[in-house]
Amino acid sequence: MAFGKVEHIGIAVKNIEEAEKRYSSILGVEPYKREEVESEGVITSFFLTGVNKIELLQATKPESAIAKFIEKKGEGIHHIAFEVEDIYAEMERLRSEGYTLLNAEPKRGADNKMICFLHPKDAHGMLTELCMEIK
Ligand code: CMX
Repeated sequence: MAFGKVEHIGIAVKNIEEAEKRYSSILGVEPYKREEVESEGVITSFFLTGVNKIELLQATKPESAIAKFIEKKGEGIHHIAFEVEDIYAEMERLRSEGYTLLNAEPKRGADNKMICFLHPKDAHGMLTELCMEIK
């Protein structure tokens, strides 16, 4: 068992429309999807550059992790997500190694994924997301 490729990099932004315009201009491509994830209190926008994916995230409510992050640290890289084949097995592996998972069960994320987060304190300050494609 091991993580697969980086699935996407998540960037916290204050205003998704402004950020979409800026990233379209920088990357030279338009976003391929905008999706709200109500349970996470976020609206997301996805860009594909070659094989890489960038996810912009704007908070939709003050309790959202993105709102808190921006308040504390400002806009910028919020998390790195890794693709996993079997999220249940990877979560069990990490749990058995003593890591702190931020959700006990995988939850539904954006872009047709089941997701789980590992606490940033466990990964030298990087919020790590596990991501499994829903088939
Ligand atoms: N990256 C790195 N460090 C982070 C962080 C991030 N994204 N978010 C918070 N932290 C740091 C805080 O600055 C704090 O550091 P200090 O103790 O040095 O001050 C520490 O982690 C703990 O923070 P906290 O105030 O105790 O906890 P928060 O209420 O800020 O929650 C976290 C932090 C990671 C537990 C919470 O944001 C969480 O559960 N995240 C997972 C869910 C999520 O991020 N959802 C949004 C994205 C959804 C999607 O991709 O679809």
